[in-house]
Amino acid sequence: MKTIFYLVMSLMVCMGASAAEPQTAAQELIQRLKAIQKKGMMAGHQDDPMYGRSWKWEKGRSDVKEVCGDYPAVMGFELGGLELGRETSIDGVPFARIQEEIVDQHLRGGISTVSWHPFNPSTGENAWDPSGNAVKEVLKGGAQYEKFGKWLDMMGTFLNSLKTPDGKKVPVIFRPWHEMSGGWFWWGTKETTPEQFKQLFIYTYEKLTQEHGCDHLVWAYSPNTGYKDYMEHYPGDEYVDLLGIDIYDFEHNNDKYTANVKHDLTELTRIGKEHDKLIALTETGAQRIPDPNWFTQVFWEAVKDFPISYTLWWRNAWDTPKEIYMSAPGHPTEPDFRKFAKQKKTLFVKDIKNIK
Ligand code: BMA
Repeated sequence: MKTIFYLVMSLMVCMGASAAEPQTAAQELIQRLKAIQKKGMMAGHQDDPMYGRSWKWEKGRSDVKEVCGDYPAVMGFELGGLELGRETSIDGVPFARIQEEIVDQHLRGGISTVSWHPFNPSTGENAWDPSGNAVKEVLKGGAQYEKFGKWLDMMGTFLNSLKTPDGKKVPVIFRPWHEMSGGWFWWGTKETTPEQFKQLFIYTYEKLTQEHGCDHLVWAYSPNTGYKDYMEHYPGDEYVDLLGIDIYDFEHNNDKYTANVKHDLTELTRIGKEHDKLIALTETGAQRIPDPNWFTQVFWEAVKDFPISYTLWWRNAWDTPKEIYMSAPGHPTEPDFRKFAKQKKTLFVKDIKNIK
């Protein structure tokens, strides 16, 4: 009897151990993100190696690195325009370069996240055209179903091309259909019901994972601050790995920004625990950063007690001067950002590269 008991026990232990072992590149990244989160918050920056406040396309450059000496732990890249077969993104970045930078970031020990602002499949306008019942039209039975299916195929092909020189898939945090709780995108609340949104998310998930075998994507769900109910558009635990939130300060109002961050991250912390998901500030920034001490005194004061995996600052846009969200050489926030980067719990590539 005793022997059987021990046999059963050791079988259970074995099964438990093998279930916890990551089987895919995505599971490996999730495990790594959890380990990193115990050390602190990763700093991220959109299009970091592509262009900055006063330069563009020069290989090896980075506003973050030029201010604090290291690359951001997370780099964000944008795939809008890929679905039309274009060679460059809606922000003018060649997709071939995006592929290269995602691989380089992985090889140096960093992590990448991918956003997608596809054109409106009903009207042909950009992602910010909420008309044409576009989500209804891309779902089964809709007028754009075939076309949109091909767009997802192109996404799948691109994502599967993210490989190291020795052929290993490079995992990325994939964050489609973000800010759905607002009315500005064609997948947003203006003409899309929460039910249709969930179908869109699940369709995207199934197409990429099942048809294209994309087992290297960590799936992020990220409403915008000001949502009615954070979970209103949540497609379900099996389709989501990370809960995010996008919060900006466009009005130069430190108090309002702080209140939003604290409110939303309090909810995310609770929901993240309940659903056993990572949480992150998936987009942020104070436009133009007029407060020279914003990074340590506003941002860090607001987020430091929350268990977030990372924060992604939006781009220092080469094409729209008001879009400065990250410190840069010559910007008044430089000394403060260096101070921010020196905190024990703010993580850059060198801080995470040995955490597996
Ligand atoms: C927005 C702005 C736009 C940009 C888009 C996609 O928030 O930065 O200028 O085209 O993101 O990156």
